[in-house]
Amino acid sequence: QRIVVLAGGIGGARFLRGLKSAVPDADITVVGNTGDDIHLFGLKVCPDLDTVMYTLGGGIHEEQGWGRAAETFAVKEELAAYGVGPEWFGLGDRDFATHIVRTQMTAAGYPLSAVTEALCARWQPGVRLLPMTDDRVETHVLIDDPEAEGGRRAVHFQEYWVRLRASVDAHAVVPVGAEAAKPAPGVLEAIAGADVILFPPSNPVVSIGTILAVPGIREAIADADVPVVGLSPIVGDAPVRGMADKVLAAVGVESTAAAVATHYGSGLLDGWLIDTVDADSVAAVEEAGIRCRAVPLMMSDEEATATMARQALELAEEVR
Ligand code: GDP
Ligand code: FO1
Ligand code: CA
Repeated sequence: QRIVVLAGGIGGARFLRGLKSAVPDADITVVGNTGDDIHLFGLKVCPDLDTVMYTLGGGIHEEQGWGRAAETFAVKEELAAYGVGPEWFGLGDRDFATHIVRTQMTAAGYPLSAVTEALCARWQPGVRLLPMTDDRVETHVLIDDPEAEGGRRAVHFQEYWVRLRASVDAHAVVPVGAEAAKPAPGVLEAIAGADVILFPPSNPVVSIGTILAVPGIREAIADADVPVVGLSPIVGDAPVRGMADKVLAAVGVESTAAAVATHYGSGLLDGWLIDTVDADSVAAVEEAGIRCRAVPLMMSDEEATATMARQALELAEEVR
């Protein structure tokens, strides 16, 4: 069974771990979000690709969900002693090595897809991990700034998320560079050859929305004659983790499991899983032409997550 999964960071990675344990023999291709990528200290950092790679490869900081286990921060402290920041982004010593290898290979002319493959040769994530694109895409967020011309200013997504903790309103979320980006080698081929396409409970705007913004990807999914099934990251009208509600508001979507489904639309989604606490919304989603089931959607451990993955695949068979 060939499965394609569009993934952000933590939500995508944890779901993938459950999917792998539910269907160990499946051939899984992950199309990863690179809109969160940031250049720091001359290094290219790819948080979402790394979160998937470390989580599936056994190197993740489990409680935090991002970064390396048993991490230390000597380099960051030394940089700070020189007055070199940003101090708000926690790059650890072990993690730094990944960014050094990535940056060195990039400078030598390798595209991000080849670099990611090389990094995965160490981590053996057990899936084919592809960046959505080899081109540079950077998600920026438009926020209020009384000092700025027009009263607004765009900040890098990481600055909005990590430094500002999404505590101010987002007026717009812009995947800068997406319109000119091409899907990375293998992405469209994987989608066209898939038996099923899954949207894990990743952020609908800054993770899956950014991947879909790369010209050709959304079209390929809509054209693929196979079931497309998603799982809601919104449970009980709030994100399970993080501040997805803030970026959903920026695109005019309510923070409900049903609103996210209709935001993707029946042109893209065939099936949608929502949590049992949102069972009242099944009818509304089905009225939008998307088959919907209410099941427990908390990824509390690998077994609960594997059950979610099995239910997504069962729903795919129902709509096939
Ligand atoms: P990020 O890039 O690290 O922000 O990760 P993703 O975009 O892949 O996933 C983030 C989303 O995962 C958030 O909007 C959360 O609400 C969602 N999420 C995290 N844990 C769970 C869970 O246990 N169940 C569900 N349904 N969603 C979750
Ligand atoms: N998230 C934080 O909240 N604070 C950090 O200092 C931080 C550092 C960091 C370093 C490497 C990496 O791969 C991820 C990191 N993250 C950090 C997580 C991440 O950037 C965001 O949570 C996601 O991109 C949000 O989608
Ligand atoms: Ca992310």
